[in-house]
Amino acid sequence: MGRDPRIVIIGAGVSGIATAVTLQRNGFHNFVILEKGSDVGGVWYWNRYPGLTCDVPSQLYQFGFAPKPDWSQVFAPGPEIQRYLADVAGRFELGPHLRFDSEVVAAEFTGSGWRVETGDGVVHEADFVIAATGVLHHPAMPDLPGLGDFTGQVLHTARWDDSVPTEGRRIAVIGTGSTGVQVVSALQRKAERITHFVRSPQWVIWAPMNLPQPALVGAVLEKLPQVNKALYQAGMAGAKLFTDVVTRPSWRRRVVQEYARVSLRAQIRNPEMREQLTPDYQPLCKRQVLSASYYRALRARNSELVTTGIETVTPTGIRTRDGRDHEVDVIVFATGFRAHDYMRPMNMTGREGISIDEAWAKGPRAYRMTAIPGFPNLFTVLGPNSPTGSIPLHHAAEVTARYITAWIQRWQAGEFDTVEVTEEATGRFEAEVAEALGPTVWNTGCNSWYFTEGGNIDLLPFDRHTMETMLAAPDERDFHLRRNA
Ligand code: N01
Repeated sequence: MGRDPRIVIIGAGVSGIATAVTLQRNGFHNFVILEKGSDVGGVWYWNRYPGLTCDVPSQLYQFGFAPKPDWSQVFAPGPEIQRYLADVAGRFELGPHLRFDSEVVAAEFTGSGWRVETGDGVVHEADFVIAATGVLHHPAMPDLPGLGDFTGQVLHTARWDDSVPTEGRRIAVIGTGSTGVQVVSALQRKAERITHFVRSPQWVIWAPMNLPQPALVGAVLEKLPQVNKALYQAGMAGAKLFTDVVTRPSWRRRVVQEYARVSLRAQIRNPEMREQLTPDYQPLCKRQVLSASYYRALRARNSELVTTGIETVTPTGIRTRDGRDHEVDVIVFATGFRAHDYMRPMNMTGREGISIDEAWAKGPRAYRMTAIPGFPNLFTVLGPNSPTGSIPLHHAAEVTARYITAWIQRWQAGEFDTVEVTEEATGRFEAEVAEALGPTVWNTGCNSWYFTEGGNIDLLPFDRHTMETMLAAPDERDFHLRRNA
């Protein structure tokens, strides 16, 4: 038994929970999880809009160490995922480690460790900081002219307010990503009128998002864990096919893309509407949207699709560039997230006072998604270049957490006091990523939230095996290991 590291985990979403459980299972218990929200779940805590459903099959959208056989649907609804995450936190006894309503406002490398401060003024001294702060965290709210004068109600999907009525009202939804498509489908049924403002149409692949998982399936998987495991592995094999489709051009990619085109043609017969809904980029280039109900909702008598640009918000609605006024009671922003603001606006400073904003002036970068030059004893989980568009995320978080744990074990054994990735190794990793991004479908000419402001694609263009290999064990040639003076 060596030294007992003090560890701060920032965030209690999927990646924070994966990290905490992994540390605990390896005998590390001296950690706190600082969470801005009032419960666990990360985006699944904050996101509560009507119709919220996961578009990854539930049997894959779970931790390898905490299988849940009895999902209610093949694609689980949002609240069930949040309950699952809370249940895992309970089962693994994370309660004593969790600090809710604790937003980290500053984190400073002291030369030998970290000093982390939360908004309520509490300071935590730590040997390691693990930032599990998430990708879909900060809602993006466009600064539309006139919005401040709107007399109706304004909602962002990532901060839904249940006290705002939507039934029987005239609703505008702005944005057509996975969220916009789900929220339009859900609100249309009971709205007096729903107007969907679509700046860039998306390819929407037909998939049975509300398909129930029969209770019998859950019971069988519960009784026969080996079958459950086989199902998980079959799902992982399916996910591998998906990674291949998005990362390499092939007939397989073309088949999926054709299916997206057929999904549109088969459901939208009106040529004018089909034209309006046809994107000018390849299917799969943006994060793919799945839905069985969106086109039907758009065809409904109380729906209108508006593809003319927004000129201004007026006190009573939205005026489009053709001079038309659309009178509405509620404006719903389904405009996504500032996905590359990892850890910010926290005031984070590394070695020699370098701030994270300076280090990332050209966009977020990290060696193998987890280590940042200038920031010793700090690791990210689902940080820059994480495989949000291709590999099951819980698995990616677990693999990264095990890698970080391996470094902490070496610290425990007294091999070093601080570990910091080299600039050279980080640059090498970036070059490998840039080259592999070339043939990916994300690079075929669309504007998506995958792009950073610097124009890089913030995704991992490798398959699961490559990701597992690169995070299998620390390679100390890529790091500076130092001892405190
Ligand atoms: O956000 P988005 P999202 N005027 O960034 C539009 C995950 N997710 O919340 O394309 C008008 O995809 C913008 O238009 P354009 C999933 O990974 C998962 O929908 O920039 N429109 C776009 O249409 C997903 O990819 C589930 O022209 C404006 C939309 O807003 C990610 O979350 C469910 C605008 C933003 O789309 C983000 O999805 C939901 C403006 N000023 C979400 N500004 C699951 O099922 C922006 N837009 C797991």
